[in-house]
This record gives sequence, C-alpha cells and structure tokens, in this order.
Amino acid sequence: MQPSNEQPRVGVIMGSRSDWPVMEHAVNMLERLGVAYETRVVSAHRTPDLLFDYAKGAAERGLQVIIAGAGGAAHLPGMVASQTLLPVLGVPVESKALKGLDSLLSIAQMPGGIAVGTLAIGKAGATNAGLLAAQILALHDAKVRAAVDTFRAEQTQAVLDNPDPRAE
Ligand code: RP5
Repeated sequence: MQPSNEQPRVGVIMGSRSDWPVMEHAVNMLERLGVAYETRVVSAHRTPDLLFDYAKGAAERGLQVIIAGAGGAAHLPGMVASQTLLPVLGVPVESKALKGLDSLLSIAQMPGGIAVGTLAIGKAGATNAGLLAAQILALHDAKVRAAVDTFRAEQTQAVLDNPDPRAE
C-alpha cells in the first residue's frame, strides 16, 4: 500500500496487523506531507527471515527511513536497525498487559552501538514518527521541507484560531 506510483521512501512496518490502528497515524502524517511510503506486517518473532530480507534490502529498494512499530517484547525496531544503516524510528505500541511500558523499554533500551530513535507510546509516537521521517527527508528535499513548514504553520494557526477551551 502506498499513496501513489512514486517510489516509496519510507517503510512503515509493524509486528502484527493488530498494530495498524496505531501505525496508521504514521501513514496519515506521511500522506498529509506527500511522502511516498510502503507499509506491511513484518514480525521479529513470527517471520524472522522476512525481517532480515526486508531490512537488508531496504536501502537498495530506495527506502531512506524505516518506521517500525511493535508491542510487548518489541524487538522489531532494534533487529531491523541491526541489519540496515537507514535511520530506524521505533514506535512503542500500547500493549494490553503493561499499557506499552514494555514496548517502550524494549525499543528505547538498545545497547550502545545500534541506534533506534524511539518515539512516544501509541498514536502520538506514530504521528511523530511520520513527521520525523519527513523532517529527515526534508534535509535534502525542498518539497518535503515546504510541506512540513506548512503543517507547522497550520497547526499553530489552528490553536490561535480557537483560544476558548470551552468552545465546540
Ligand atoms: C507484537 O506482539 C506485535 O507488534 C503486537 O503489538 C503484539 C501482539 O500481536 P498480536 O498477538 O496481536 O498479533 O509482536
């Protein structure tokens, strides 16, 4: 799944279909900013061979950033990062048992030497992963930079236009 026929530049992967209600917020942000992406389920535990193939081939296929979301024993972002030099942004998905604290610590507490950028638990983290991926691309892409700029300006204006917290 991708927004257009453009070559995907961001890979949005997740450990399970059950992660989609959170991870779709990363995709929503990429779509809003006009960044071509692909998305698929890649599980560290259930499809380890696919994980290795995906991560090893990602740069060659034209991806520039990988967003990886997972919950519980969330090994996906770290294992993907170990197999590619692309920046990997990890999104901790809220788990039933521990409300995502397990996911957050699994993703954030990487050993020194393999980097994963860890975002917040859940929707905010997924949204910001999409935004941060776009900001990474914006370093070398004026069109994406302009889209991020516009997003920021509209966000600011929306707050300024609605100063009364009681208003509908
Ligand atoms: C993780 O286990 C997934 O990322 C998901 O958050 C969690 C539960 O997966 P399901 O049992 O819902 O497939 O690997």
